[in-house]
Amino acid sequence: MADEALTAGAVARRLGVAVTTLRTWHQRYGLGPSHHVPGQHRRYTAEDLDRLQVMRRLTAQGVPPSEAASWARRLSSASTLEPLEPPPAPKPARDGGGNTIPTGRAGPVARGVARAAMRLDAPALREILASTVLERGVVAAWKEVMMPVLIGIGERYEATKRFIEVEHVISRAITEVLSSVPRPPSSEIPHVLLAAADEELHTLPLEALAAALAEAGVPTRLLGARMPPQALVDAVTRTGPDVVVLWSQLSSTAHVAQWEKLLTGGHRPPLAAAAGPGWPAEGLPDGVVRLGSLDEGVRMIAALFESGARHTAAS
Ligand code: B12
Repeated sequence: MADEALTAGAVARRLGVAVTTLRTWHQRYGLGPSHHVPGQHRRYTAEDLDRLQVMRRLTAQGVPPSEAASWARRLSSASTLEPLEPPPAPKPARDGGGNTIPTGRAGPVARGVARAAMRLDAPALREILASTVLERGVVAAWKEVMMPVLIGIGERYEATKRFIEVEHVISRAITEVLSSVPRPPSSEIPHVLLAAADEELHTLPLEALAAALAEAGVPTRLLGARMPPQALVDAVTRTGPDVVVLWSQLSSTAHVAQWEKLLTGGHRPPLAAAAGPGWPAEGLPDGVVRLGSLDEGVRMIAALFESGARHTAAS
């Protein structure tokens, strides 16, 4: 191991934490480098790295550093974590100002995600979010973890006009995790088309809907951000979907004319759904239904495709 022993910088990069964090963990909690050659800086061994990986994982999940460190010291490798009892529940995070994302009543995983996001710790974010989706499923992972953190970062941004970099890192991690949820076989043609309104950049709720429907066995075609109205009509005409969901987060992108153009284009989908807080309470064209939540969207759309009902809906 001596030759492979790592410098603090190399360990920091592997873990996705700052070198100063490593120093703190060394000074406060004794999780330092143990390999020493006289006259040289100390180096981290593989065992040191294992301990630090446990430390990083637990702190990212919201466990206070002192408790995480005592777990890390007890464990010689992260893989031995599984058979042991889970670490103690963390204390609630501060909701006030400073460098925290408020997550309200959301649980420790949301707080861990918020902390990792604040640290711009993309690998930890992906790891925690992916395991949450695996354990709880897409709808619960979205509602219990992703949504509270996104709403919290929105509040923090509104109050400070800062932390756009945090918003981008968390958005990217959510996109990556949701898009890695296995899709139905590619032989199944999607009859659900999901798009964001013209000039609308917010797409994460649609990505959650696509992933949740995939879990329910329903394939989708996700067109993504800022769909020009004519391009949307062209896509609908060419693919003839049974369901079109148009997301608007901002009232500035919620032009009702997009719906009128779509509904009078070449193909009128049996289910046309307006989703997102941007759409006005009144004044959507007749026949356009509203989706208020991810659960509702999944229930309504999945029901259409149960036991061949789609063809009835389409006729
Ligand atoms: C991530 C994010 C971004 C990312 C989006 C990345 C992506 N790929 O989607 C980026 C960086 C691109 C972005 C850009 C901007 N953003 Co932004 N963004 C957000 C953030 C943090 C999360 C957005 C999100 O996914 N919301 C979805 C969920 C988490 O929140 P929600 O909509 O409130 O959820 C409710 C419903 O929608 C429903 N619901 C939730 N999920 C689902 C799912 C389905 C399927 C359904 C049907 C319903 C549903 O349930 C909730 C309760 O009712 C929000 C904060 C927030 N509170 O939303 C700001 C926020 C929406 N952004 C905001 C702003 C101002 C902008 C910018 C204008 C900033 C700028 N100056 O450039 C641009 C807009 C550009 C554009 N033209 O679209 C403001 C909007 C304020 C307003 N109401 O006008 C917000 C609220 C932040 C804030 N507090 O200031 N943003």
